[in-house]
Amino acid sequence: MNVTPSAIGVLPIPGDFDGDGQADPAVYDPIAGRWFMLLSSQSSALQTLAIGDATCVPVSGDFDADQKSDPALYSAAAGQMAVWLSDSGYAMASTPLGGAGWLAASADYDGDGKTDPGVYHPASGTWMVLLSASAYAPASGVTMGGAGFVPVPGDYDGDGKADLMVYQPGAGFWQCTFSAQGYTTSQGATGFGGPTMAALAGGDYDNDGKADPAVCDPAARIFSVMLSGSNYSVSSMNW
Ligand SMILES: [Ca+2]
Ligand SMILES: [Ca+2]
Ligand SMILES: [Ca+2]
Ligand SMILES: [Ca+2]
Repeated sequence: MNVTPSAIGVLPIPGDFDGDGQADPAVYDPIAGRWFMLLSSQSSALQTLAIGDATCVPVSGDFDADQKSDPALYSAAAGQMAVWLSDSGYAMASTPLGGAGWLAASADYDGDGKTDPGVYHPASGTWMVLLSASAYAPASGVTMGGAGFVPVPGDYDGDGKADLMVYQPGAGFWQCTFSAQGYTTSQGATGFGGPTMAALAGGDYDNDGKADPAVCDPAARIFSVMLSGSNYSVSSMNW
């Protein structure tokens, strides 16, 4: 893919944008306000969407549950989440959400197959999600983590609903509040990852139906994952 690099670089975003079961490479260039994707079902032809601006970060998800990922952007500066829906000819739907200091944290929290717009506010440790199965009514109330934490939602207990997971790179600290336990208890672990390691949200690398905590350091070319199906033993890869 030839994408003109901008000053702060493009942001990779995973997804299956054509719904053929294969992941399609995609990146978002905030400076140019352009979304690029290579669709595997169309001989990896380059598709471009002129959307968003430099305040936006790309969000991954299938918001209309048609099995195709939908390009989506979150702007904390604007307090706005926008989605281009694949089953509506990529018509845009947008909603006010969060604001300055909030981080994008969309996932399927109610387990209806549709990604729910969500955000996390590190300073207060607050989660806020708009549940698709409840007409996008705002749900909040769980507080966890704090300054320096990033949201890493995913279905870590395998009940079909995303769990609230946060990661603090400094100490490699993880904390999760589980949907299967009604978000009443949380569990923590430390010493996985570190200051140079970014967390990757929600992937199930051993295919046991539970998301596996994973971190990556692109500069040092290290990827590590704690595999849920192997008692969370750490598996690493260098490239
Ligand atoms: Ca979709
Ligand atoms: Ca949902
Ligand atoms: Ca869950
Ligand atoms: Ca797993």
